[in-house]
Amino acid sequence: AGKPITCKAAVAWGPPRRPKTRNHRICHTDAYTLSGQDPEGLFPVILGHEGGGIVESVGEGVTNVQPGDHVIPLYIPQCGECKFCKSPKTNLCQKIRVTQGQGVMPDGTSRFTCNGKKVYHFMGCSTFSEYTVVADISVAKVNPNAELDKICLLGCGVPTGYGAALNTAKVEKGSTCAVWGLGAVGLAVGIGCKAAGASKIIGVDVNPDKFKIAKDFGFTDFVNPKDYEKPIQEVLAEKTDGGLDFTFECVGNVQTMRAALESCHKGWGVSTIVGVAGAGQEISTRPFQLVTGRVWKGTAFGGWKSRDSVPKLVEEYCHKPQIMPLDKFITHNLKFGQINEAFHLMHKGER
Ligand code: NAD
Ligand code: DAO
Ligand code: ZN
Ligand code: ZN
Repeated sequence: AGKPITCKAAVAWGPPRRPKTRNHRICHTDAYTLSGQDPEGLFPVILGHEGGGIVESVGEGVTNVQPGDHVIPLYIPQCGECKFCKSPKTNLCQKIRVTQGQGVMPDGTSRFTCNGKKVYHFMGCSTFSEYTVVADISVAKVNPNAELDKICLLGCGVPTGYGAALNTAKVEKGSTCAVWGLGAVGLAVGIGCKAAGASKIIGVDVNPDKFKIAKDFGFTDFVNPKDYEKPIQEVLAEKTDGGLDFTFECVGNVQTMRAALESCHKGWGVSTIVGVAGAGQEISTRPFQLVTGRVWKGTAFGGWKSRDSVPKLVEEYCHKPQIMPLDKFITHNLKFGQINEAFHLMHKGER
């Protein structure tokens, strides 16, 4: 502790350039920041917010982890003391929100340099590096017997979708559900709806290649909006006797957010926004949609209080892989130096 470590990291020097990255997964949010659209996007930066690692050393006063512990970095920390952490209604710990948004540690400093230049932290994680430095409240200590190259997936997309269904929407047994966007997040909503006992889980995607794989994640029916002339809301209302009990938007597109809300059943349908839209974009619908009983919600990291929940999700994967089938989400395993290739594969939709 306290001494600099020289290691390999993928430094993103600015939006037009691609970065070159132990167990990291790329989430589309990293691509979003790289595109320069993220309001918190500072450069140069070490991106990456989904990973797994082993504690090398700890700073003074750190008691929750020790060298050798297996950990998953958390972009939503859990201090346990702030008003948000004390409320059972939210997982949005605010203890280090300001400095995390500024790309620095809670003491206001960056712990990365490259060629003598200061390099910013990203989402309190910066996992595209062999070594990183994070706040003590930004790591979950997990079962050391769980494979880090699998459980790193529990750092973002999988808990987000799974929790969107279980924690945010609170999907009910026998209910009907529809999910827009069958990427990792949408597929994870599928496993959540299935775990909750939904009777019908409709996948909605403009890329029909996604339908085959989605069957393996609990989806029972599929709709490609491109196959219809009329709005998808009407198509789904006809297929479901007036609309869905629960819908989820996992694309990040304000038009599909509207379609998901309006595809809900009058009187009780709940629509949850999971996708992150571009900076400055706005959603709209007719207020009558809400007056007549549809509910619009949103979720960050599936509502999970991170340090309490991630270790439990790791145990769920270890002991009930039929419910938490992490292995099925893995399509490619690449080496650290192949991060650019990983971005290309992601953009090609090969997941
Ligand atoms: P992804 O790109 O892998 O998947 C998106 C899917 O949407 C693709 O299959 C694509 O074909 C489909 N799609 C695109 N346009 C569509 C349309 N008009 N109608 C229907 N389907 C369409 O993305 P992902 O990694 O699964 O992430 C999904 C979203 O969730 C992103 O916006 C991401 O930023 C967001 N996200 C949110 C949180 C959170 O905490 N709220 C966490 C992680 C990711
Ligand atoms: O507390 O205000 C806050 C911000 C918490 C971060 C929420 C991020 C949700 C979306 C993340 C996208 C994928 C990592
Ligand atoms: Zn992510
Ligand atoms: Zn807190």
